[in-house]
Amino acid sequence: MLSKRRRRARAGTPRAPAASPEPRALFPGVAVYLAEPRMGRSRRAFLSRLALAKGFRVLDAYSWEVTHVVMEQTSATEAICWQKRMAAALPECPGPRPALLDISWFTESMAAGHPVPVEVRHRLEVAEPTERPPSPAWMPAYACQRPTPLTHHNASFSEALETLAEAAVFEGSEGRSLSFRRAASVLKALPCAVTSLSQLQGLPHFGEHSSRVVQELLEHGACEEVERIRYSERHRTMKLFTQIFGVGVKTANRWYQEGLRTLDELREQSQRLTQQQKAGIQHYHDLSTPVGRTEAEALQKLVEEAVGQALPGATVTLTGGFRRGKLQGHDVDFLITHPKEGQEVGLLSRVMSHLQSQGLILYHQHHPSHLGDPTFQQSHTMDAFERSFCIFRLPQPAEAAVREALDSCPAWKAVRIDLVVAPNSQFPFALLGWTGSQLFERELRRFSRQEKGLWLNSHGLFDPEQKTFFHVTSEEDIFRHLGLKYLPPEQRNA
Ligand code: DCP
Ligand code: MG
Repeated sequence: MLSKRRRRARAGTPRAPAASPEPRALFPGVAVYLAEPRMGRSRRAFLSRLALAKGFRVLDAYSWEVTHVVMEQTSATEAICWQKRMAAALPECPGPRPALLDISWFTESMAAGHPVPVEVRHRLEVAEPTERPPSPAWMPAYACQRPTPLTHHNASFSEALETLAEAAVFEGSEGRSLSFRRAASVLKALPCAVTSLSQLQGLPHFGEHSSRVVQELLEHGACEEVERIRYSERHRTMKLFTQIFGVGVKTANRWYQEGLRTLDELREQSQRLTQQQKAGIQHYHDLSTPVGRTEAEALQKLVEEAVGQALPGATVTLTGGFRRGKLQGHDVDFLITHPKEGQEVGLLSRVMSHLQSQGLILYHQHHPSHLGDPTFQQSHTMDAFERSFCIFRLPQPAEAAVREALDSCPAWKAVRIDLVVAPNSQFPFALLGWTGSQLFERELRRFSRQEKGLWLNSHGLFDPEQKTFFHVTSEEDIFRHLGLKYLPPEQRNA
């Protein structure tokens, strides 16, 4: 055993320079490192002085001598990522790694005048166990092979890449758009924020262009190409037009080429608009205002009531972004079925009549079922379910109605709703297909075909060699047949 004095002396000959001067290290088993990123330089300097004055040893640089890393306002995943980055610059760790601790351990220790024992509540690395290694090297290539939560650590990068993806679609380059979307989606799945370009190494779908965008954002806080696109007349007009219900990229582009730029100019040409587009322009303001979760829930009640009237026992499931946990959406998607196959036939028209009789429908477009038509799927990208694309007249809560009387606040809001009817045997596929995200669905289908040789869509999973369909009763069954770990809807935000 080393004597206290010798141990103190050894601890006092650091491989990394200690914060100077080091007046008296009273707790030789403890070497504190204050991690700066969230703490800020001046606060770090202040805390260092405080700890030194109390006899703690504080190291200025990170090394394996550090026993206690103290962080402020940092999540467990961020902390682990940070440690991995720091460790990469050091030789192999000779012993146990330093503990990653929340600032609470530090403040309690300062108050006590000695290092308090480390408890679970102080530890960052056990607060949020990660299921998979946080290193990008483990990132699988398909979005359906990895969890993608709704909120993530790289929003500024993914939003920039998604602007480029959107611009590529506006220019008719689907392939380019998909590349940017895939790169953005990879960033959404990372367990921590990208802080240096080297972290992109080994990540799938990161080409030269996407890497350059990230690099510019890291270096300058903005990407010139993205800013130029965002503020261009072309992009803003294409966004405005494609946001209109019933207007796709082709139509928006034609209008743009003809010199049209505003909704008023479109209104002046109303003879050229479809009924759907007229309704879209009429309710543009409401429809471009995001739908909130409370509104989605209110709508679900109205739809459930109408469905219950039309066919007792039929069910209504909220799908789309809201099922993935989003708090807002551009519309609300519902999937309707009945446990007894065949009962759902003719249901949607009864539901629509009921809703219309209550004055809840401002516009709707019915698409009949093509389930019996084998050629439909080959010639259409959309699935063959019966559906109704509606604009709902959603009554606002009572207090809003009172406000209307007082200051002309509207008593209702126009909201886009998709109602889709699926036979029970296809329900799990329809649910999976309508939950999204759109990129997740694309990736899932690509994975099925390329990696498993199976064809997946919203109707079924088909083995072209055996010429058989898989029987399933749940989404979990589908993931299992594909050899994929089940991902709940909240982790499909690719
Ligand atoms: N969908 C798809 N491919 C499309 C359109 C839709 O796979 N081309 C699926 C996945 C979507 C779901 O249907 O998640 C619902 O479509 P939405 O356009 O309503 O998308 P979201 O609900 O995900 O987004 P938002 O919140 O904007 O409504
Ligand atoms: Mg939706």
